[in-house]
Amino acid sequence: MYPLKTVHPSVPPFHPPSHFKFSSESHFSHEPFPHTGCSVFDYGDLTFEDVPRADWNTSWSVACAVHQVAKAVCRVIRDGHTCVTLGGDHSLALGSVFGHSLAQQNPAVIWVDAHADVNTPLTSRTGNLHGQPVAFLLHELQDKIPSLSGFSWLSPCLSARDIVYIGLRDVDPAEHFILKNYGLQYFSTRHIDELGIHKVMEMTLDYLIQHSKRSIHLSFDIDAFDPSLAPATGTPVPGGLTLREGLYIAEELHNSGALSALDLVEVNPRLGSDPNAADVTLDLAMDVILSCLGKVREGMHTKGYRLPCPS
Ligand code: B3U
Ligand code: MN
Ligand code: MN
Repeated sequence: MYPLKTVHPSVPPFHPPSHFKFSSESHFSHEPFPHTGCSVFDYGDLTFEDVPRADWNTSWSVACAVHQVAKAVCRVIRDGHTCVTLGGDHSLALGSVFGHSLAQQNPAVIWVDAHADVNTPLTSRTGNLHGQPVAFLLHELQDKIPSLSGFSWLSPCLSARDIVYIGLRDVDPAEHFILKNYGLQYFSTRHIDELGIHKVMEMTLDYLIQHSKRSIHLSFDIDAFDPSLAPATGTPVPGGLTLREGLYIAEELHNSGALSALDLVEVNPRLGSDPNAADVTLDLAMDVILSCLGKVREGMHTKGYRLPCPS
């Protein structure tokens, strides 16, 4: 069972569901997290400088925010806990993965996403940093990354062999070139159709962990799911993961005993065509988080559980 510590970067426009209590101060809860028995330590919100809307996606504003995420994630993991980072834009994984690598040597990354997020600033057709974090993190791509303002604190911390993608189905040509030519391991949704999610997870964990004791960073983009399940997200792509596939990934990572950090990103409650969109997407995100932390679909009972007897 993992003790859970949460970090809540207040990257707009994530809004927590009303039954969530986010405080601006750290507090420890002895109440076990529902279904998992985990204790929760809320490190409090990160505070970011107000950035004019026009600058939201500039490298400087993103760099400052994700630097804070990096320091917070590093602190939580150094304290010996599993760090949950909620977003928000997937560019935050620049900070969370880098922070993880400061706290623990050579983490392995599992990137569950419809997109490869491995554009460089020079190949990106949108200019969005959420389509680029993996390129910034990879040693092998450093000679393709121009120096951007605000990122001097960041240095590459992953090799191509340290990451596995699951769920890809919307990959730009330059990204496909990178996947193929730099030897990045990936399972597109077609691979999942062919192999089944059980085999995909077995191969992923064998490849990344083998016999070494290495920590895992799961960067889970909610758009990996089919848009019918996760409509409140910025770039939905048809033909995504089923609920059962998504939960299987999360449960297997819990079973691996190696999960040290989890990003749950690209949840945007302002998006989605009907009023239910935000609720179903948030519930799904919660389910993934809980499954990563030990919730199992077959149900569970406490150790001392006794059946009531008739008096
Ligand atoms: N590959 C495109 C689209 C995209 C990537 N990640 C998301 N969308 N969420 C890009 O913008 O680089
Ligand atoms: Mn992503
Ligand atoms: Mn995505």
